[in-house]
Amino acid sequence: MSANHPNNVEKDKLIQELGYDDHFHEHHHGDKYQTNFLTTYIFSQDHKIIARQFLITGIFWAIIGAAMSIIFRLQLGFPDADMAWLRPILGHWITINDAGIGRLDPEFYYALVTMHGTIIVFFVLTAGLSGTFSNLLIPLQIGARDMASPFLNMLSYWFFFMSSVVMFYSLFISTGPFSGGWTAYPPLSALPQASIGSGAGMTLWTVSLVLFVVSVLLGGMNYITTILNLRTKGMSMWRMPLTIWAFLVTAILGLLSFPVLASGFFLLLFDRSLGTSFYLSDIFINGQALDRIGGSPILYQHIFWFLGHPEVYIIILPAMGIVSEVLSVHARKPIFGYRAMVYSILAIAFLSFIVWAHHMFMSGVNPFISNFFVVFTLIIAVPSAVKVFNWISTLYGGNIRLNTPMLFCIGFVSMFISGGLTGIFLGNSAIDIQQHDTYFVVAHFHIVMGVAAFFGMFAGVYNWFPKMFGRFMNETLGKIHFWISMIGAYAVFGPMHYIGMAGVPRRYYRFDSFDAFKDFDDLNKFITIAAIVTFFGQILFVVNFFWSMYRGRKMTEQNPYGSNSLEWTTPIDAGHGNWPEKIPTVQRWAYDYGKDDKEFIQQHVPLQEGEEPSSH
Ligand code: HEM
Ligand SMILES: [Cu+2]
Repeated sequence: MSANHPNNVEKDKLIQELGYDDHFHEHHHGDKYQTNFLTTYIFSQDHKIIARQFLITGIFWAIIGAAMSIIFRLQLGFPDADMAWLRPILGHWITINDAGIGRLDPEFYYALVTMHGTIIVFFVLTAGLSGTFSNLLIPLQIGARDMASPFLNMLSYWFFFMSSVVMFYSLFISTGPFSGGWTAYPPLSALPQASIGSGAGMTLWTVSLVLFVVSVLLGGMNYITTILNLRTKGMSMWRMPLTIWAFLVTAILGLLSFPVLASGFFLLLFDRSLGTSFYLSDIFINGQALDRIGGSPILYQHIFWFLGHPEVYIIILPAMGIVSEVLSVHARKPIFGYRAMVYSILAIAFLSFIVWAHHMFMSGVNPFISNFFVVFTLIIAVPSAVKVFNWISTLYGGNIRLNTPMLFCIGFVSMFISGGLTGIFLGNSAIDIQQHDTYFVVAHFHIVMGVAAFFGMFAGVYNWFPKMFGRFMNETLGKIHFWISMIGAYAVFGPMHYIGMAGVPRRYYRFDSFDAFKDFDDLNKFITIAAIVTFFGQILFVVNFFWSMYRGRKMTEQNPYGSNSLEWTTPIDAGHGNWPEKIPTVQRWAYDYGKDDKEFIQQHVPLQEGEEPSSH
């Protein structure tokens, strides 16, 4: 292209007018996007709209996933209760016996557990959390008009959407959804004849998750490229808010680990439909040896957990980023140990790739190999503890606003400490051999990843709701929601540690034929009731969310919290392109709170005469 090509002339003119090259000119594309309802709201390429799409789809799945857990908790707490009333929803999965009593089919119990895990882990805590906040905050906080590729970004949402449609469909087929657990270990997952759900349900499950991987990769490539290339002038890496660091590292984790999962799933599909034997060997059905030999189900476990462990950090890192940011804003203090926070994120990310076999201590791996995984697993506790220390130090002496986002941040820290501690127990193979596949593990990962990640997400939603919808959520309802969730979470998962240590295994349909577990009937009832109460607490959130979208208190100031980061420099109702005019240039880091007698100094405010750049 020659220098006086019309495009270049226009570009030069723009650079002159605006004093910068902003990579994305609304003047060029703006009207193309804003033409009609379909391109504005459905096939939108605006990252802010895509963020809302991820969030609302995530909320939909959270309701379904949580409702499933209530149904199987009912089974565990009240195995003799009449479930006939669920027939209108669950259809033939509720069997009515001669006495007219309805029972949840054991097959379907496993399907519910499987769907609950899959949906919450992938659709809610991965897509709903990372998809929402990476999309919302990356361009806004680094000062970019949109993602590097708004088109691929849109595709990322639609692949997620297709993936969720396929999964949803599997709920309605006559043989039901997959029922072999969210980890989908073979042979249940590899042999279509293994159980009812191993048939078409499992095929749909795999197809759904392969589509999901595509979505994660499209999203992740965009996040990484955008953060590395589209930062506004002055936004050096060391001036980025911790949210952005967390999203960046999360995306890298996803990019390195999700393809491994996808390839593992392809081998699984081959085993299922082409007669290969990657994961099958020595399988007998009705005394007949299967003719497929040579494979190993342990291979699947290695592949799965090579994603599976980084995946838990793909879920928790964005929540950590959100909490670091929100905690600092509402404590009106700089985040303590900014660089240490970044290095901890990096250390956790690196270590998360070399500990996967701590999920396999019981699968017959060589104990010497186990020792390696024990050591590295326990080393993760060090950067984790650094982060906890820094959050608490940030709170210490702060001018704390105890609003809903802050409450959820504090709740997050509490959950992360509780769940991290039980991780140290499980990380020791000698203890894990006792605890594996008991409710102790269930309690551990629900506290540290389920509840903690949800709390990070809630902190983010309450905090950035005005940025997304121009209105505030109701604080009173928010606080009630927080306290029900906080007390509820410990009431549900606290006792699970106890029954787990007593040896009660996970993934059982009922316990009353085991003398050893009879003593825990009352605890199981208690857990179920606590879960139901907590569930209704979440409904409060959903009501608050949708009500506030239309009726909440209107946002009138651009920067209602007195925040430093750039997202609060855009207009209240920012169009596609975010800043109607020039993107602000960044002069300082994101945490200048309580400096020089000022409550806060936004990132684009120039350094004063003689002012030292903040040390961090
Ligand atoms: C100090 C840090 C941690 C340590 C030492 C640790 C250790 C472990 C170990 C050894 C297991 C395997 C237990 C078994 O199946 O027998 C486990 C399970 C699990 N952990 Fe952690 N963990 C830690 C933190 C976390 C975090 C931060 C998350 C999530 C954000 C997490 C999520 C999970 C999940 C999802 C499982 C169970 C997966 C399943 O079998 O279904 N852990 N943890
Ligand atoms: Cu792990």
